[in-house]
Amino acid sequence: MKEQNIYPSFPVDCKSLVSKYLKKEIFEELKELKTKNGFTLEKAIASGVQNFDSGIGVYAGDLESYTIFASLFDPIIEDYHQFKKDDKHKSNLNAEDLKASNPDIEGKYIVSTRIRVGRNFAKYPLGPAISKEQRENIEKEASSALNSLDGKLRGKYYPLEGMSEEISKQLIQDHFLFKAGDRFLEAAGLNRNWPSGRGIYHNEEKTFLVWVNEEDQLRIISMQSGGDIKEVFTRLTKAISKIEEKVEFLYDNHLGYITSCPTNLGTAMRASVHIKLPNLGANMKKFEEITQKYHLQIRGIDGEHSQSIGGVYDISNKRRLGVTEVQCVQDMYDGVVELIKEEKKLE
Ligand code: ADP
Ligand code: IOM
Repeated sequence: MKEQNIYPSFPVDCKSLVSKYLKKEIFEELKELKTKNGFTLEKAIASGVQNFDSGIGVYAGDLESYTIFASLFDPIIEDYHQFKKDDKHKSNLNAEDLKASNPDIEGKYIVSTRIRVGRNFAKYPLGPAISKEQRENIEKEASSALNSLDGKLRGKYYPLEGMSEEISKQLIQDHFLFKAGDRFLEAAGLNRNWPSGRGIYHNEEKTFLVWVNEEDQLRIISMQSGGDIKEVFTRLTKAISKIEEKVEFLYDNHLGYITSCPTNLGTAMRASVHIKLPNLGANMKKFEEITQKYHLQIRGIDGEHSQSIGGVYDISNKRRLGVTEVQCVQDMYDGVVELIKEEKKLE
């Protein structure tokens, strides 16, 4: 028997969804299967097997992964998004439907707002299964589509290859660019041939940015200082529709926009604020009670798997599938309003 066909073991305190749902019988059922792009169960679970602190720990190599390995992906999707096999995904990108006047006009709590969506090209496999050549083609096609944007979205594409360390460090520190060497992505095969094919597009003010070939082939991002969540969402929706005129993205009627990590399926949207909540941070029970009520996730301020610094947290919508884009932002907004109210009480 080949080594990769041995059922992996996880420590008892492991909380990842792959450790919860990869039962022995499911492993046995799926271990020899392969998608048309050659993606296997071993590749799908590698991130969780190598990183016991993963939140989820599984990645798809293509749309077919979600059907071929459905007995593993479906319960994970249901657990994360509360989305059942027969549920329908919905979409609403009309910013006018969002009820979100700035909850922090004085700028006392919200440092910045960022909303992103993930997108992948319809004609290529997902990042964990693409070749170097396919990744480079995506970069070419993406940068040419982006370089045709005008008005406030007009900007420039900067490939990672050849970017000075000083510039990339500064962009990462300012929360604009993704980090190199993420061990979760490394294990998922998403860092192969680094830095070739990766880069960032941004407008002059850095309020509109697009990451190319990170966890997803595109991460389309709108961000700015302060708490004008509606302005950030409006900019994003305009940008998405402009880009969709040029590129066809991978979409499925059941799962919505297809992404490499099942947490991002559906809207592929994460709407977040960086917000100062030092008192709630010292009262995690109350903090988590509110975030659970509004389906929110708490992250640190240097991205996923990072810690809070100085009582500032990244608060974002957790559900992305089976809810509309407007609802994703509304979840975050409504929760943030309540968090600010509670923080004031504790001051
Ligand atoms: P993603 O949202 O793309 O899944 P991360 O959680 O890793 O990925 O965040 C990516 C980057 O975006 C990090 O540098 C993080 O600090 C930054 N970021 C996220 N939300 C905000 C925000 N509201 N304001 C400023 N930067 C943010
Ligand atoms: N989206 C992905 N980076 N994440 C959920 C990884 C994990 O912790 O499993």
